[in-house]
Amino acid sequence: WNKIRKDCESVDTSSIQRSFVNHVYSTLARTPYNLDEFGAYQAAAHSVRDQLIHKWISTQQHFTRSNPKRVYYLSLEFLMGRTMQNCVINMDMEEAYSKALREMGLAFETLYDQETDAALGNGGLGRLAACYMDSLATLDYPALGYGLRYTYGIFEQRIRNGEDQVEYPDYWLRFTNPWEVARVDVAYPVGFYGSVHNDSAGRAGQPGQPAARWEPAEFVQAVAYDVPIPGYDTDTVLNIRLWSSKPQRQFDLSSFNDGEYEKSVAEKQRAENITSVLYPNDNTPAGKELRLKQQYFFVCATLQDILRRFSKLNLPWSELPNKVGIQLNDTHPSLGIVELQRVLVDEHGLEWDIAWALVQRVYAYTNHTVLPEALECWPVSLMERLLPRHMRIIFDINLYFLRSVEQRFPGDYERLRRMSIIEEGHQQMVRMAYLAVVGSHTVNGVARIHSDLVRSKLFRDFAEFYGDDKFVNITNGITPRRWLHVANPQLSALITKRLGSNRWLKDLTELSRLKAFADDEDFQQEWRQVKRTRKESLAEYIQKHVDTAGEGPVNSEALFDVQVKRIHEYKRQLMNILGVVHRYLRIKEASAEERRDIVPRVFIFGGKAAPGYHTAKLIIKLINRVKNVINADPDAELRKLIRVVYIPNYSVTLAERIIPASDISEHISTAGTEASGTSNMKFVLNGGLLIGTRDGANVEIAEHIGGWDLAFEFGAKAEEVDDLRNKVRYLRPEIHPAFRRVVEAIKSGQFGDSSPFVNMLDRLVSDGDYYLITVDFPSYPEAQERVDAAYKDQKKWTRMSIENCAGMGFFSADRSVQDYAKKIWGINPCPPPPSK
Ligand code: 26M
Repeated sequence: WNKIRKDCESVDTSSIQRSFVNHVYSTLARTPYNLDEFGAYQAAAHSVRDQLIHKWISTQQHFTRSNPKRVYYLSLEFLMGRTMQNCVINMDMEEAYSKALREMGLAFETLYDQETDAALGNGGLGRLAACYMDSLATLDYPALGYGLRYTYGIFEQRIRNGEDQVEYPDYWLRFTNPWEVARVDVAYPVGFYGSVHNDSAGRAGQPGQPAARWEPAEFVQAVAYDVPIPGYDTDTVLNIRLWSSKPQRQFDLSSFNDGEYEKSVAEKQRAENITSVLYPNDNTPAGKELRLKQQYFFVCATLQDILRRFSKLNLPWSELPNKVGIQLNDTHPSLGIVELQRVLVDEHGLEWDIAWALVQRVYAYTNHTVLPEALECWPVSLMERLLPRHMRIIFDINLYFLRSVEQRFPGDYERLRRMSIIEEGHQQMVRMAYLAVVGSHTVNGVARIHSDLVRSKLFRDFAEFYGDDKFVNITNGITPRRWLHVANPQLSALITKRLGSNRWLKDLTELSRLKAFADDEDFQQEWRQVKRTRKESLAEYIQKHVDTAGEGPVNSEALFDVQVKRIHEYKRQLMNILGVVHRYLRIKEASAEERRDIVPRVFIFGGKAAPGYHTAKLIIKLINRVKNVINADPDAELRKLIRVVYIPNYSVTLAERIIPASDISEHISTAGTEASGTSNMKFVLNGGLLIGTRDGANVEIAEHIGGWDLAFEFGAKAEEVDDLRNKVRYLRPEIHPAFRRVVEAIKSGQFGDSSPFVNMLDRLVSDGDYYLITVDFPSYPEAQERVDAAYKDQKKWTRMSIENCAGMGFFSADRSVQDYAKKIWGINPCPPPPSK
């Protein structure tokens, strides 16, 4: 067996060719004569998959034998993007595959474009989970990701009539998915609804021992699909286990005869419904029963799987926290806290307090937002119906928790009301964030400023109660493999050449050695050349794939100014487009003489709005209206100076194209609202500069690159925001004339019928400017002028660009997961034994 297996693992040219040809014939049932590009991709993908699976089996066997404490990363979202290139690069097989296929007359690299993104996430939170899996694998941590295998990922966005977002289903599994392994042998039942009975020992209701039995009324099956994740430059291959819902019993044949056929088909549909669609909300909970079902389905299956693995060790329950750490990616999987308590108490007979102490030592919770409207709350009535036993357990957790608070702060009922997991009111609600805090040993924010707000504002009472140590910061990071090496091979090669090795791909702090070359004339020229190449390639993409209404190609000599991210009021794309209008009006009135001094700009927007988020959709409409008018301005000289592009259907794969092409990117949220942001890191890593507020990770990026002299800062500080909001609301300060002029221009109909926008704009200049656009507006165009001035001095700009990139070592996801491992999980790397 071993000898034959070794044979199968070999990646010399002829083995790769044999494996490729074999997959063309026996997996695809095709021949060289009817093999199109997609078929070639599929065969190549299956061949790469074989390699992945060998290493994956070895890793899992090694973990089982070594038996270390493992960490389980629970996330309702994994925004993976494409897989094939990332796999061959991480396994160091890109050249081998390229050579092998080249000899057969095929260009391996051109096959990458055939792959559909796995887009099982909304934005930052889902992409973060994907980056962390890459880093966990690269650093050989014994980790396992758990998620849901949605049949439909994030919707496909198209722009209708050149202005409005419309959503299309993303049926990504259309042609089967070579990057997963169906595990039909790994399946667990998941129950819903039903009733709760006191257990036979009659313990229910007694203080401290409220055991009971839940009899669900409805069952479905969770079936496992495994997605292997190779580390870079290591044999470790980790696993993401995604659950798919299936009906519990296959069709009961006898029922066909009693007219029950339709009923049983309906039942199958109902079961499969649970994992059918990713909810497209970002930073705003959906509040739908099916979403809550997804969440419970997810944690119920995941915990059965984790506890089955633990039970094989034959250890006492007291050992659970020494073998199992569970990280909650936001509150979405926080029912896992309740489910573990239920299983320990009801199914394994542990005493309440003993079980609860274990639960708290197992879980840790990452908070990703302080926006009040984004915090998940579920109606008690819904939870009671869907999960009656869990609802009772939550009430009990809350009771014991509030009793302990009352002991510390006797008679402080206002505090109890504030801290209660149950929000009282017209309709009782479960505050999932409080549940997550109370059920975890550690809570972390995702950038320093955000973690400070989490501790001092969002969970202030909890920090006072538990002590500050429960609340820590782990600044987000990104994987340099995908976001530099894969996305920008030209810059990666240049850096490797200058540094003399590619060690920086595993230790990103190595980039700091680039600082020494920031003024080097030759290096600067090569650096600029890379950026130029990437801008030209994006210009080409826009020409080919974006509806430019015959406007001709974008000028790749112009400054590329990019804002790509989910559309949200707090991210202030509205302020950006109003700034564009301001610039347009200024250019329009400028003399020929003045125009010679203006730096040509291309404003590039991209991003999806949640389908039910009216204002976000209106912002997309306004951006496109402004775009259509500016790009069609009769003045040809003006059109050389300003151009607007909306790239539809922003995705991981598009990000890999857009980010390396940016000169400046916009991270302009109202201070205190963007928890971290991660695209800011991606842009800077690729030699783009930032314009931004002192928010999220911007603050730390500025520190690490050498201060705000190297980035363009503007706007109110987080500490000022509360006061400013009150000012705007009650005192109505003078609106800056430039801002008024922009609003008037839009209302005048210069960008088409203004009626859809009037409300949104009037709110800004009356008392509804919650995100302080009118307050920050004057300093925003002023910061843009500083950008122009810096760009005019190409030598200075290039130096800044190199210094920015050189300071990014800290923002590797490798550093982030090491922080988690040390500060939160208490786990160590478990590297594979050297292969003989
Ligand atoms: C909730 C309920 C129902 C459906 C969807 C949701 C939901 C989905 C995603 C709510 C929030 C979601 O994501 C929030 C998010 O992406 N937060 C971002 O997290 C990034 C990684 O930490 C940060 O960089 C961003 O600043 C933060 O906005």
